[in-house]
Amino acid sequence: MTIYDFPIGPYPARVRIALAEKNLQAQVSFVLVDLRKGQHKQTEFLKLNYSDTVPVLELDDGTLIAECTAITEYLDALDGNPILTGKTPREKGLIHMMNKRAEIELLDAISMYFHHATPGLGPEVETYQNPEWGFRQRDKALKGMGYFNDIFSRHHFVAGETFSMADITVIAGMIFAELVKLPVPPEYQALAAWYESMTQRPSVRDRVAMSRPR
Ligand code: GTS
Repeated sequence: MTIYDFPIGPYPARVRIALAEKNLQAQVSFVLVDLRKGQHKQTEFLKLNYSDTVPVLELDDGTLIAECTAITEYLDALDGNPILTGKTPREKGLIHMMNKRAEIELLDAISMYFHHATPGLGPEVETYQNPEWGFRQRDKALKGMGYFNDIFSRHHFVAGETFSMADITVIAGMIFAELVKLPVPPEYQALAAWYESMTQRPSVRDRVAMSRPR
């Protein structure tokens, strides 16, 4: 399998964490797509993913799977033991709901803030920016942090009793927040403590070490 990604990117982090959780790293080779050079917007890359985003998983038969959720589903199902995406219908339903919520309320909102209200990937790549929209998305992400803080003041995982894809998506949101220097508001101690505990997990620790200043 081949994964096209940008190693320090928060979305690629989702798949890298999933790979580590499933102990699949040795089965994958990575191809760098340099977002800062706009390589994801070039014709060659658009043949891999119409949506001009990384990561993209390419199977050995040439099948292309984009979107972190879809890639995680695929990787998780390979060994018939889907520990990240749910085994029962109830688990699957809850994990997918919370995974999507983590995207909408946190990760995607921070991404919009990054692209619209900060220099983002640089002037060559960010050809349209709407700062007002970006700042609204920043505020949405801060509100989302409050939502997850409330969850973590009562539960150890986002969905159910075990670590799942939904936790990985919140972690990616926190990685992105660090990248854009959007601190967790001090009153959200449960979220900060949860994230700290997640960074002790080997799959997360290795990925976070890539982007944290030493
Ligand atoms: N919905 C997609 C998914 O879940 O895979 C979003 C993927 C995404 O936004 N990836 C970022 C990207 O390609 C990578 S990174 O920001 O985490 O590094 N962004 C490029 C762009 O121009 O938006």
